[in-house]
Amino acid sequence: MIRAILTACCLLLSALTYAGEAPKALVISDVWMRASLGQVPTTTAYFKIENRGSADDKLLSVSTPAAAMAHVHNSATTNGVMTMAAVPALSIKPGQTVELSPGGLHIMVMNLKAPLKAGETVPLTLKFERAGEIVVQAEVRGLGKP
Ligand SMILES: [Cu+2]
Repeated sequence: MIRAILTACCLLLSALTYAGEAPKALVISDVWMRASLGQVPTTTAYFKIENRGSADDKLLSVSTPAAAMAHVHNSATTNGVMTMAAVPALSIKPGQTVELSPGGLHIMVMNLKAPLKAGETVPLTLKFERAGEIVVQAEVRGLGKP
């Protein structure tokens, strides 16, 4: 009798654990934005996306209440000239961590509604093909900070 109850409890626990882990295929970390410079209405946002799931996913779009537009960009330096290109869908494979960082992939945040100051927190909504919408909080960092 006791054994039957224990077994039932274990089954229930494992079912609960499974339900809790299922939506967390993507882990977003190190979310930050650059403080804006004076009245310049443009800045950048960065984060890491880790795919702990078993299927490919894609970052389709980014939005924030702090600005009218946000796009995924990639920077490249060719012959000393830095260029940027829009990335329509950023793919994250199972087991892969995609890192957005200064000089490479970044979120271009355009038409800021107000200047961003260091120490503020700004929500970003990331929309993925499989995981759906994930809201994260970006810490605004000063210009000199990495
Ligand atoms: Cu850009």
